[in-house]
Amino acid sequence: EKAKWPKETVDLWAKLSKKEANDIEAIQKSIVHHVTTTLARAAYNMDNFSAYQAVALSTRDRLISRWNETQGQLSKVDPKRVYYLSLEFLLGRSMDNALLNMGLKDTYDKSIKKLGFNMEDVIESEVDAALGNGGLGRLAACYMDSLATLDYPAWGYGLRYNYGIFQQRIVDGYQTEYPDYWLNFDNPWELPRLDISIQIGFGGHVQTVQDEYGVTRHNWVPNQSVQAIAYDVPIPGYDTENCNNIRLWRSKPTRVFDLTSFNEGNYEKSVEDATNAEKITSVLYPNDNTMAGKELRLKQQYFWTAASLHDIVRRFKKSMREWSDFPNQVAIQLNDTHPTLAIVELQRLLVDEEMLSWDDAWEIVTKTFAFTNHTVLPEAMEKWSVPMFEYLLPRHLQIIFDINLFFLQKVELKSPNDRGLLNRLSIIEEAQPQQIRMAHLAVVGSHKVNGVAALHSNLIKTTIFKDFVDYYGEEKFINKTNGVTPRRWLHQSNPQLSKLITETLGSDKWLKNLSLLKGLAAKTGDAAFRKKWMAIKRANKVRLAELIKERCDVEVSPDALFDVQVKRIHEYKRQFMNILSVIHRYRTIKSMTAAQKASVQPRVVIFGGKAAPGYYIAKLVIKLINSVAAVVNQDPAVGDLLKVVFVPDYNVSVAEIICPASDISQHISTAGTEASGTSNMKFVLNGGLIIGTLDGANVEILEEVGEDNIFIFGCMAHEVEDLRHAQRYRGVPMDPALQGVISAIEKGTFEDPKIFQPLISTLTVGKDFYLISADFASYIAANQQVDAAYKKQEEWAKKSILCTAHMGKFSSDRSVKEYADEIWNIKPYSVKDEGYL
Ligand code: GPV
Repeated sequence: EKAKWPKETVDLWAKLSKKEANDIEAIQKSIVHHVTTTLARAAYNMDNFSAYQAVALSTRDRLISRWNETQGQLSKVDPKRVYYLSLEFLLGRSMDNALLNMGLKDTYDKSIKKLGFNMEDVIESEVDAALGNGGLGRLAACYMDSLATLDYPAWGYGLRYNYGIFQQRIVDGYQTEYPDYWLNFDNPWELPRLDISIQIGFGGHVQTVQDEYGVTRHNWVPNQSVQAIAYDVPIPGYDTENCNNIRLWRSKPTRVFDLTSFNEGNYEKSVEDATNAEKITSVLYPNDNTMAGKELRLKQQYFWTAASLHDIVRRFKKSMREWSDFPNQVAIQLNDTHPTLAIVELQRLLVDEEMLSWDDAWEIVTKTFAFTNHTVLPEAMEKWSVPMFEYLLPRHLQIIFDINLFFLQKVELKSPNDRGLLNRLSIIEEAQPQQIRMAHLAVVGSHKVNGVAALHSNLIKTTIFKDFVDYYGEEKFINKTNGVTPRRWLHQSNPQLSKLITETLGSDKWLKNLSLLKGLAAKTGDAAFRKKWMAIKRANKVRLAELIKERCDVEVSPDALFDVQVKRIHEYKRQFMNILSVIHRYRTIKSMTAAQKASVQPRVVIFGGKAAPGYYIAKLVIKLINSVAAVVNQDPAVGDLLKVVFVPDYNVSVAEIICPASDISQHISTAGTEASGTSNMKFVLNGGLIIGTLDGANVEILEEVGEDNIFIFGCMAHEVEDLRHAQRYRGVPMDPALQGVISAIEKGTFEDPKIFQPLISTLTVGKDFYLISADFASYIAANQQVDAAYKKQEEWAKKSILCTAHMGKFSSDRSVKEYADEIWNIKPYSVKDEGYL
């Protein structure tokens, strides 16, 4: 239509659609404009929250301009894009991050100060976007930040849940869950695209027909349908004009209600079905590293993958290219097996709707998808029962059976008559009822499979995917070690340290090239620098101590060693072992003379994290921590030598306070169980040392920082099976120190011991699956080394500096570039600053 406009109209648009000015006056005007119009308020009835809303709306205007410009240029240039499919995007707060990434933080800071508000209070008014459980969802958020920062053409696709991860409160020491209705107020960080609506079908049956060439065609006739509505979340890159997009889908009833009920004239049932449609994107499932197998979850997965693929295919079709060009334009990354149905849906679209041959379609599909595995825990492997699946997705089930048959036929050609092998490789598990193994489907439908740390990527090749490696060869199975964004996890959360680093290195280039941090290593000999470094750590500890006072009503000294374990509560992560060692420490202190106590290193042990609501043992661990805290914290014989706190409702915003404030943090999973871990990287990046097992990315952190700057203990991954065997069949006795701790609990040192019996039972000889007893002695010893090392403060300062200096590898920029070069085959495209119309 633009072509039809007279020149003066075109010029008028060009003049008026110039970007917003970013000087203080323009920003103040835009804030006040939003106060008086969008919010319909005035200066006299403003509080911090309305100031936040106005600043957010003003920030949003600038975000949307960049988003618009980026997306406009990208649709013209039409480069190959990557689509990152993730059921979780754990973004946290957006305002501070958006202002920093766009380079507007200082100007906004000054602008609102003069308008009578304080930036920190305004920032604190924002609620977290908590659309994720833990590491997997936060990794997706870090990757989106890096993709935008590196100018890659990338979109995220996910779900817009009405309820994020539950809020955790501690009542009588127990976790209780409250719904996180985060959309109570308008969410300024999304753009509703009510015009983008896609019909998604469920259920029904499959029609089989012969076409005019005598070819059998399958036609899925669903008997339910819902609408997917798009909500776009702009993701600005740091120090670039590029702004990427996360498209989140929301379910709505279709205007024509459920077809069956409608045809039966059953009005009440129609309304009920409409309500059920909205339920699909109602709630984030609160399970981390476990599979619940709920029908609604399968509906979420199909709703989301079908809407996303429809959108991707529609965008591709606009370019009028050949179908064979699809993998040259589109790369799709599967974040775990949750989006694996996208493989089946694309095959269905190509074969049933676009009429491609099965083989042509399958070649396109397998060149398009790649799959990231995040765990080897058996309880986390996604499986869907065939009957439930058939009821919801009958055509997709046929396609899965065909994919499986053609795959197994090829296996048979290569390894004839090996029925055991076919059974192990099959996408279908022959159980009662049959189960679909989503990880197998993801491997078969992808051209690359990656683990998330070197150890983990090797482990999957020898365990869960061993037979696939034998069949496909090694090249398909690769490693992409996780990373974290230094923008949020240092620059934003630790502004003082960021400033010191920039001053020391002479520029802020390190924020986009994290390897430059190695320049800090030369400063360890500079006593004045060490002093500044440690003063910043102390200031961050003071900030955390305030949070602890507020949330736990416990006073802790910022001069004590701050020892942190924050992450989802899980048996494999062994928070239980940590609190047992705290009890050991408590008993040791209690047995000391005053003279002995004088040489004890004071320690504050800080826990945080959510347990899945149905995970009984994990919830008991929280109760035990709180019971121990209650006794220890008020024991005058201990005083400041030991404090224990459980910080309730651990989330991204709390992590931003905690990560910069740790002296030591705990990453102590049973070797071989934690795929990578990412908080380990955040702590070390902020100059915190870690104590950990040889698991996940700890192994690579050790390689980078060197053994003098990390505390490693415990058994190795390859020893785990032998240790379990010895325990089970040779009855290796419990570690004596651990035995003492258990006796203390059983004697009632911390509340009624009956409460904790189920927890203690997990340590019974032969049943201690996570090897707490086997690792206990070396864990206690490692903690003693920590105490001794911390007492030498000057040496500790050097270690702390070296930790930060050696973290270059763990930037998510490095991870994302590896994915782009080795899996997606995409190139950066930098938005041209010419004013696109
Ligand atoms: I599977 N992860 C997670 O947070 N939730 C899950 O359901 C599954 C994996 C985590 C792993 O446990 C971490 O080790 C890893 O660092 C993270 O995913 C990102 O890869």
